Amino acid sequence: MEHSIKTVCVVGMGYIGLPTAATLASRGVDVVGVDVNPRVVDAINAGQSHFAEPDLDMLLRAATTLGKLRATSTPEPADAFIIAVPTPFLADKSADLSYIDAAADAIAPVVRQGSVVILESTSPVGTTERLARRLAAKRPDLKFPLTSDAVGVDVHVAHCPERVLPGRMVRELLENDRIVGGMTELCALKAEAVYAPFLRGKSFRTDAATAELVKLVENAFRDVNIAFANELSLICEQLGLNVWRVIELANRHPRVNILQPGAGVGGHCIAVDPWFIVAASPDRARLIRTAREVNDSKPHFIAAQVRERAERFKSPVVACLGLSFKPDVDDTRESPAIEIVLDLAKDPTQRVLVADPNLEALPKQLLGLPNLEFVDTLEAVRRADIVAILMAHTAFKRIPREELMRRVVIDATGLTQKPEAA
Ligand code: SAJ
Repeated sequence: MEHSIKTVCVVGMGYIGLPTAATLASRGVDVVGVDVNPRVVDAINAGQSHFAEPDLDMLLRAATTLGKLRATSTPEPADAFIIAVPTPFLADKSADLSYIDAAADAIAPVVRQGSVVILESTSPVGTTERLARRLAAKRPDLKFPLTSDAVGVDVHVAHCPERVLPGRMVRELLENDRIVGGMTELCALKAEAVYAPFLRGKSFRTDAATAELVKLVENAFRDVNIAFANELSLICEQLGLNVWRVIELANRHPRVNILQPGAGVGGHCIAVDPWFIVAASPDRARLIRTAREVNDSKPHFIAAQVRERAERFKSPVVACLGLSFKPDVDDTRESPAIEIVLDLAKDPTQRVLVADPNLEALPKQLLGLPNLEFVDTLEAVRRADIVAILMAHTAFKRIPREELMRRVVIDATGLTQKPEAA
């Protein structure tokens, strides 16, 4: 394998770009991290991450102290460019590619003969080709790979989707296998070399469109499996059965592996990416669409459960525990827990106490609601008539059992209902 990559410019210093930049830098590559947000640039140059991720601060401090990672607001010439910008969805659930377009426009002036351009952002099928075409339009002096049989290209373009799990990113970046999808076979080979300094997992070369769909399929698979679990939770509720026990026992079968039901599916990936498949093939992606709908409806089911139990009280106080999109993180993007709180708080007479030990204050989605109060976990429980456990944060396991037993508990997470917790 080739080790010709000495300098890398990473565009987008977010959840993926920053750990990737720091990891490359820790292996001796000269890395320039680019971000449009000056506060992010300043934080990185001071050796600080702007979000919480285990081990990232240490890696980042080492990289900046060694002078191998530097952040700035505009791309600089490099052997390789990694684009790791967001791809949210628009109101019609199609992908918003404007951040990728902006990144392409930003790097176009500084790509040079021999550069490798890698799109890491999760993208609908065809986006890498679109990127190559956009670059080609800006740089008529260079030859870009616009078809799979292109030869003699000056700039190699590939899609290498990230697949690391928030909370375990630093380790998974090294250990996970990677899919490297080139616009041409040579592009895949060149892109593979960019990851060689740190990758301990295997890498698999393919074409860019296949890599794009593989990434979407991975998250859609998880979404469908969680939707199955969430659907089971509704069925079990109707039948008066403990869904966690049902799943635990079903999973004792050697070929069954059902995931866990919860408050719904949040975050910026699994709740978003399956829609890109639905948008590409609306008539055929029926199961994938339904899974999204099942998971999206779960927060409202939980809110309705709370409301139903609240009817028995004169002026009930509801405590909502956990606001982030998954356990033990401080990220509240697309969080189903926030949706539940908003659903409950839209009734101005309903008092809602919210608590999340991973957050220091109310997230911005919940600001300005007069009937909402951000309090400490135990205080929330003690002041509440109804306790809704929305995220399985480890800290919630320490809530004294007797405090919960005195209240109506709606546990979306199984924290108090899993057989081992009984
Ligand atoms: N969830 C459940 N039940 C489960 C597992 C998860 O309800 O059994 C919920 C979580 O609470 C959360 C949501 O699903 O709200 C998503 O959480 P997650 O931990 O499953 O996934 P993410 O979004 O943090 O990361 C996913 C990962 N994809 C897969 O596991 C296939 C990660 O590897 C990807 O890199 C990431 O998406 C991404 O960036 O695409």
